[in-house]
Amino acid sequence: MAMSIQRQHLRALTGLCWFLLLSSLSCARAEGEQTLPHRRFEYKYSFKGPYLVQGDGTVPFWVHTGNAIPSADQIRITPSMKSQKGSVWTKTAPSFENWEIEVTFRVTGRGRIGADGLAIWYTTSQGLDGNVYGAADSWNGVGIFFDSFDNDGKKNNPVILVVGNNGKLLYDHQNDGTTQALASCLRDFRNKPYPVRARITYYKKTMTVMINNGFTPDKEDYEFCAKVDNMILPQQGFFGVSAATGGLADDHDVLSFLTFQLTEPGKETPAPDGEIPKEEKDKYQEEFDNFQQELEKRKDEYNKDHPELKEHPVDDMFESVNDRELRQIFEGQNRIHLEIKQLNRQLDMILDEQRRYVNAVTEEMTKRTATGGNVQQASQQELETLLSSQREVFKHVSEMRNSMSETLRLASGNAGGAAGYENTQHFNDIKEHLHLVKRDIESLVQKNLVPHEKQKCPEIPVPSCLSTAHFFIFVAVQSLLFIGYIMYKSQQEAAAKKFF
Ligand SMILES: [Ca+2]
Ligand SMILES: [Ca+2]
Repeated sequence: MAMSIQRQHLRALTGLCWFLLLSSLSCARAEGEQTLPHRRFEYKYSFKGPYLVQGDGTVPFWVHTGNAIPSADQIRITPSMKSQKGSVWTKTAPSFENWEIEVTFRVTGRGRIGADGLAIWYTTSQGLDGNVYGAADSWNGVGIFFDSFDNDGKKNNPVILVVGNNGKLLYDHQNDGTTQALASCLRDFRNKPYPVRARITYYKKTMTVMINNGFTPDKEDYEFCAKVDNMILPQQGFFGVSAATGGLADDHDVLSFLTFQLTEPGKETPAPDGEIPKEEKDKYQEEFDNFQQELEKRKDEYNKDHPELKEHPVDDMFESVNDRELRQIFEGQNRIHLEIKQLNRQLDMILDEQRRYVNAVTEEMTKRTATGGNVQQASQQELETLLSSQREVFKHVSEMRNSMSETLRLASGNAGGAAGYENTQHFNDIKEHLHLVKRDIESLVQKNLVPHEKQKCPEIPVPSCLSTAHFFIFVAVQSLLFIGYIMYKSQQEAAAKKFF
């Protein structure tokens, strides 16, 4: 009874918490919608597949250095070979007051541990070469580092750090930059089933880093990582990505880098950049035409070389059993992951509630101990007496139940025969037993009541004084037995009448 009330109470509280949480979320969203900045895509500071690279191996509006290899759908900043470094930078430096970048990348390697890491930059000059994840040290601006390798051996890598620099600071490699980080979060970004996404927002002098861990195909599954308030960045800066490997090596691949200019609501949106110069436009158009022609040519060649494919073009459309199993396992894991996330949130709320209960009870207990140790002791003794008497009551009840079941067994065994006298005898026995039990209970109740008159039952959140409840149970059992007896008797009489 007490448990079910507590459970109901808890459920009601959890419901209330959810309601409050949801309403506060919707409030926050409504507030956010009102103040959402205007967002404009800036193609000159962005790249993205599938036609990322031009015929001459360059990326439009970007420069790449070191071991970086641009291809059609990604830029491999470093291949997974020892001591490699590479980077890619915007050709020009925009002067956006507020901006947001979304970088999609993969860090993959065969080892359990990888190195060294990847960095996303906003700096006053292109750090084309250097030893900070493949870019120049003493940068002026900010770097967001995805540090794979644990240089200081504190077992806190992979980690994501935001490190600001005014052009004078030398990066603290030995301590993994922890002495210089403005904010950080522990995230494993290596070897994820889907690309990892970083959304870095610099808005009203606040930098926020959100990470999509690459566990699900959901592109918007971002989680908060780090935030730096009152961050003053140079007015003009180059965007860039760099990476490096060491003794251990990972592939560092950037799939896309999208830049958006943000404008505060109410403020005039800046005029779009002028048209692309005619020369450049013609160059891209020519490039595109060549590409199309090349593609058509290759398609034809391929079809000529593989005439058998025309007859079986759908072979690839069916996945193999292994592929399907893998996909199903993966999807299942994803669902479990999401469920666990949700359960975790709920559990946290319940735990919090429970903690409050425990605190309240502990406080109450301390108060009691402080105010009357003797009274407490007396109550303890009282409680023990009560418990022992209740145990006795239980003993009697079980005895009664045994004798009852014995009787029932006998009664059912004799039901077929004409055993009128024996049945009467059994019922008399039951009656006698019941009288005995009743007497015992009454004496116990008396025993319990005497000290009660002197002192009230202690108000302790343990199942309290159960004797009255038990007494009612006995009364109910007795009544049931009598009803049973009467029914049985009337049946017997009805059976007897049949013979006349
Ligand atoms: Ca490191
Ligand atoms: Ca470390």
